[in-house]
Amino acid sequence: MSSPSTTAPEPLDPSGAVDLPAVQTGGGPDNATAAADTTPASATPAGHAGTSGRTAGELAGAAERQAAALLAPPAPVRLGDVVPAPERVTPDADADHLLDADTVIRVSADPAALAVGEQLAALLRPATGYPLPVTDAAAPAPAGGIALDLTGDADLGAEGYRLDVTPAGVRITAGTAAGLHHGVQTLRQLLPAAIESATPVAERWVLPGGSIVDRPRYPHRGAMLDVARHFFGVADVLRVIDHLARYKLNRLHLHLTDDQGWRIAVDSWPRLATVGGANEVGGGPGGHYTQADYRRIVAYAAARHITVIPEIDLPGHTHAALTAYGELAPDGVAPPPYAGTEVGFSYVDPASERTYDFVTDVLGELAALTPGGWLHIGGDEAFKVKGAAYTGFVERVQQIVAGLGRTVIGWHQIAPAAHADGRLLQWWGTSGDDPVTADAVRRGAKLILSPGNHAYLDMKYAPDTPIGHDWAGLIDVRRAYDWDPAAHLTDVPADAVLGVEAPLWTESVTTLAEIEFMLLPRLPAIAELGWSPRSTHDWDGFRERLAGQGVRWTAAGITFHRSPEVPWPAQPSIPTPRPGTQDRAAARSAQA
Ligand code: TNX
Repeated sequence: MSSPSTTAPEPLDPSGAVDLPAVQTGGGPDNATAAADTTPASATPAGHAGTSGRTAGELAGAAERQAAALLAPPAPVRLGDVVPAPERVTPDADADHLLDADTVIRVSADPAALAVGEQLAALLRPATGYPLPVTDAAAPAPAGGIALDLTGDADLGAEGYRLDVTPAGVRITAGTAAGLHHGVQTLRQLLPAAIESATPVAERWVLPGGSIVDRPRYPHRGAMLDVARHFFGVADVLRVIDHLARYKLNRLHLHLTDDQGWRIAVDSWPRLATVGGANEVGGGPGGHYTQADYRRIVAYAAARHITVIPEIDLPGHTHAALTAYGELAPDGVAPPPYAGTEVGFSYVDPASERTYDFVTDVLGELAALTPGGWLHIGGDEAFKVKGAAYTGFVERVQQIVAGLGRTVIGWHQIAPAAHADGRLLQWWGTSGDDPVTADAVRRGAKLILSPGNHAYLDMKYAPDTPIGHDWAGLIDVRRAYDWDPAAHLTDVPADAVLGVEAPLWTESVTTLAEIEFMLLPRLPAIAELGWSPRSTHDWDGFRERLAGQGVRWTAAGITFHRSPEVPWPAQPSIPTPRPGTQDRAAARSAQA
């Protein structure tokens, strides 16, 4: 398949940085001392310079540089230019802060906070070339640098943070490490876009002054990747996790099984992966995750405060399992692999006890591999299992999940089944009106909203989009953005909605570049619906802020769709790195 038209990363041309001072060469995190010598200005305040044992001459020099910084041009990014839009933004034009080669990251003495500090340093080192040492302290003060202060304070909630930028330093305050992590994503977006470069760039690393107080509207903000229709390796999944983290999403739903492939190794039923995994749409070789691979994905996500929700789709969408174990097939005979894209023809037999042995073993192993609290049991499009046979099956599987100490999630088709404690339904309809789902909510279910006509990122943007579906309509960026989760479904109260999720089905998506093309720029739209208070909702403001993200994606070598609805700058104003970006590097180092 030909690749969609994208911002194909161009080779880095150092001479191409026409509107920038000379690009530093030979720098990078390991060569930071050399880079430090070329740093234009220091924002280290004189009071702290004294404590570091500087001479009077050095102090005078520092003061001079500080004065120069104050006269310097303002930060290129405005404090509110963040996606998702923060809850409260209070700019202070006189309070910009300049990072420099002496900047230190000081972090509360807590392992999770330290990990956030290390991630911040890893994000900033490649482009700045600064050493950015990370140190811990009981009460971290910015002192000319960046402080990540984990207060344990409940005010900002489970994921909120406060960011203060002053000439003297930058402070992120949060009650939890997740809050610090989200604050770091904001800080990253406030720096010049060249911060995304994988190699050092000569730039004034200035942050706009002022304060942000921010916390999410919804606790559940996710994306789904279908690794069953086409298989994507661990490195691709880690890179998708990076994209989720950037936009403060906190759930990755992995659609691990479907008719075309079974993607997770199950020790008690080994042929599921080795036989059931060796296929995909179009008949390619497919693949599967070993349990070690899967743990690596879970750990990488957890380090970015993202919970993995694994899905085993039942009782339909099970053809791949049947190819591996004929005993599960209703006629007892293993069928050949299926490489097409039809749905609704396969099922495991709800009347057979062997089916429940299979479900118990698979979900048991998956629960043991998955520290997060949720197991997704699918439940969609089981056209051949109807009525009481279907609801009886779902009720039994819900009990199996409860027995594993986990909360069950299913596509909204499971609504007619009896309520199980805490169960979540994932709505993917297109009408906004579903009395059966509304009734399940009255019986206690909560909802995750993935309306097919707004949040399905496998839908085409426009008639000429080279990949994707259109059964739920075309979804341009505005359509992905312009809906309100709280008011979307008739007869469902706002407090029944736990959040939003953007699914990417991959019948026609075959490469990482194609995943990125479909996710960006729509994923940030869904992320903003999940995070930002409704009072910030504004299409014109959103598309302006998205345009700024495009410059960052270009700098990072990330593919995206240049939607005509977004006022992308005509030319990237920064050098474009080679493919193989810092996110990839991060993915590799996480695997090492
Ligand atoms: C419906 S949405 C499906 C998937 C397909 C998708 C394609 C849902 C729960 N089921 O099996 O991949 O449409 O858009």
